[in-house]
Amino acid sequence: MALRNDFLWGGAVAAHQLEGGWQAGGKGVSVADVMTAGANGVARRITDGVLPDENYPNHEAIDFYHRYKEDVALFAELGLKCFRTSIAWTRIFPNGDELEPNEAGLQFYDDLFDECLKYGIEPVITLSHFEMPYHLVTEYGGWRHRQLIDFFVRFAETVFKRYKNKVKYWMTFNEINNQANYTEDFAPFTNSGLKFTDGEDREPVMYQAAHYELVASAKAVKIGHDINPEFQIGSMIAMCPIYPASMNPRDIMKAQVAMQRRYWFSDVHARGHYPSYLTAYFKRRGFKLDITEADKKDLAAGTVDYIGFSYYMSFAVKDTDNGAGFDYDEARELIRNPYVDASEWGWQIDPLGLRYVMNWFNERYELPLFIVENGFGAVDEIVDGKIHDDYRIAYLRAHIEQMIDAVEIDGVDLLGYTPWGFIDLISAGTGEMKKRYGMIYVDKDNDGKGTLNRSKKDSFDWYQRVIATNGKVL
Ligand code: P53
Repeated sequence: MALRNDFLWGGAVAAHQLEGGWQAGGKGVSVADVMTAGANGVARRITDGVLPDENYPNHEAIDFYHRYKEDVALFAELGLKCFRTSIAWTRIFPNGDELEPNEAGLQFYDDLFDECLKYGIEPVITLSHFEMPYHLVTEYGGWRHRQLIDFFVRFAETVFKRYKNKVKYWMTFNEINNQANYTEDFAPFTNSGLKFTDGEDREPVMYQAAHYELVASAKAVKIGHDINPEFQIGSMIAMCPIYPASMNPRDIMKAQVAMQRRYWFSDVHARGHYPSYLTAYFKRRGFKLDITEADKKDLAAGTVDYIGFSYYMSFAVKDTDNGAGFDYDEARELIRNPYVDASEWGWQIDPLGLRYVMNWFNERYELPLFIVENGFGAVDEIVDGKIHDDYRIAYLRAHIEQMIDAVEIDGVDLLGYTPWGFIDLISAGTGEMKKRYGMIYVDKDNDGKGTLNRSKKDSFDWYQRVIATNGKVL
């Protein structure tokens, strides 16, 4: 078996990380609009609304909102078969709780998708990618509130109907499982608009929010299939496999529990019900969650068509306690893996891990997979007017080799591959421009200075050939 003939070679971005135009066409304030610029090792701050004298890198981003025509022409030159982006929820429902959508926002995506389709580039759309309306945070406490299900479903239904003849591949919530790391502030806020009070027991709040999201996702899948039975609607999971530190059975058990805590989300998406290991955990911890019989029916009726996932790195864990539950604390218990290298940002580079996780998903769900993010964040330097990013090519090549092995040797059904940030954009984690993933360089620095001009890096020509040969020449 080789890659499919219609294999979806593409590139991935998210609206808030490239569009800019944060108030254009009636757009509302999103959670990304109240996050300041951080740096390597310096967390982004979440401010109370948009304040004067703060640097909010997503407000302008790379100004794709105004430059998309030139950019899409470059994507076509690269040879993309698909373009993964998100629809900024706040362009369609600026506050999130309106009854009627904002026409200017809808029109923008009509124009963008038409521009892509003109070149035969298929849009692949994420509904919620770290950019929910900020109003839903201040008025409802984010996804703590059950009403968010209705708001999300209204948004999903609106765009499903509007773009039903332009978009076939959808994903509901980007990296829904990042919030498994609920002890830090970033993921609960970007995933679910959660802010915590001092001393609050965060863990059950996270489970409650995730439950409402999973119900919203399932309802959207059901409605989407009613609107167009051809729709392929997937989950989107951040997959960082967690390896045991050794052959010590305690490490093995610890790693298994760690994987359960991080990946139960995809069990619900794919199987339509909670795994027993998680309901047993809720019971043991005494979590009283609002999970109704009607919710359970909705979950069962809206299972996903494929598993979309991001893959950047692997983790490793060592058992450090003697508890019978082997409960896992993501922020505290991960260890450095001496068998793999790491990027400047400490992300552990592990190409073989990609083949491993493709097998893991395939064994567990027997659904088609879609690698919707993969890539190498690095500092680029211009030498003689060009960026010679052989380090990025090496990363991508090594991962594509493993991806092809998983298809050819292990028989995994894979829909496509969309490397992350193939045009430089604002980093989600740090808000930097400096952490670049692109094959297309964007002239802008961490202080927001630069011409915003686009130019090709060496990786552009390389990826163009990879696509043209359907992965035969790497
Ligand atoms: P940045 C953490 C771990 C894995 C993926 O990330 C993550 C994150 C959050 O930072 O996010 C995904 O920009 C996400 C994208 C993001 C990309 O990976 O922090 O879906 O929005 O930009 C890379 O280097």
